[in-house]
Amino acid sequence: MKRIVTIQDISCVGKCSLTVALPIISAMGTEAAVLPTAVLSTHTMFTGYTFKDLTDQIAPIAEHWKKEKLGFDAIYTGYLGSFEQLDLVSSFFDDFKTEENVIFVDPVMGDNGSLYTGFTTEFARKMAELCGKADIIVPNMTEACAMTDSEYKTGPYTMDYLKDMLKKLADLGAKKAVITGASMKEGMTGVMAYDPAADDFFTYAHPMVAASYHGTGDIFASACVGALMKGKSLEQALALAASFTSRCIQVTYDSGKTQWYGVDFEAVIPELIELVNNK
Ligand code: PXL
Repeated sequence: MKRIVTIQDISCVGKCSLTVALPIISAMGTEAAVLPTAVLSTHTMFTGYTFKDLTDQIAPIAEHWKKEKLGFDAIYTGYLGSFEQLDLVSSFFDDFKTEENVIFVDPVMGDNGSLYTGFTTEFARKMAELCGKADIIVPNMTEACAMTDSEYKTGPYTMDYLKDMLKKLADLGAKKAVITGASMKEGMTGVMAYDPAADDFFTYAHPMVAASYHGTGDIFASACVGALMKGKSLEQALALAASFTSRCIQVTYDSGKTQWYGVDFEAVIPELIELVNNK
């Protein structure tokens, strides 16, 4: 069985970061090891949340894993909260990268044109350096703009604009660059990817649901890395993750609940298992 280590916070309530990565990766049939970077009572879109930083645990945990000769088929990073964490994660990559494994960076920093509480453009520049060490990066348009010093625009985007942005992202050094929430046409959204070595683009579009929920980027990233571990190509994994995420949004929207903080991805896990096991 393959093993992913995912490095991000645990928000106790909020359906994001580790509380979605663990169930999704496990349901897809891959072991999910975790390196929690902080414990929050909720994610940061709530007010009054508690925050216990775990930065001082990263190096000793990594040291123990090295002594135990533990390895990972994928290293998947999400929300990271400080410059020091970015440095420690960069060293973690140096220590645990192999010829075969995949470094998958979701540079979680913002959405809808704004950075989340606590993030700055300076932080985005440093996150861009971490992206340079990755095999695959999956920013949304807000994060892509922040890391490439580009002005944020709302979609739909022209194909030329998306290709240009993907080339800028690939210039950061990642082997493959992806943009999520890449709307190419009114009422549609999707993902677009670029492989600079082959100079090849890939797009997957699907209808946009008229609702926005928190944590959907983490659901997308977890499903994508989970699918890669089950032998899917990047294109297949992106399409699977995008359709799973959009089903999660649709199911939550259809339930009529005004639960803004996260989607009911749990209800769609049986479909995810079917999707990933379809040859
Ligand atoms: O879903 C991304 C995310 C992860 N972790 C924390 C967050 C957010 C987004 O706001 O606040 C703590």
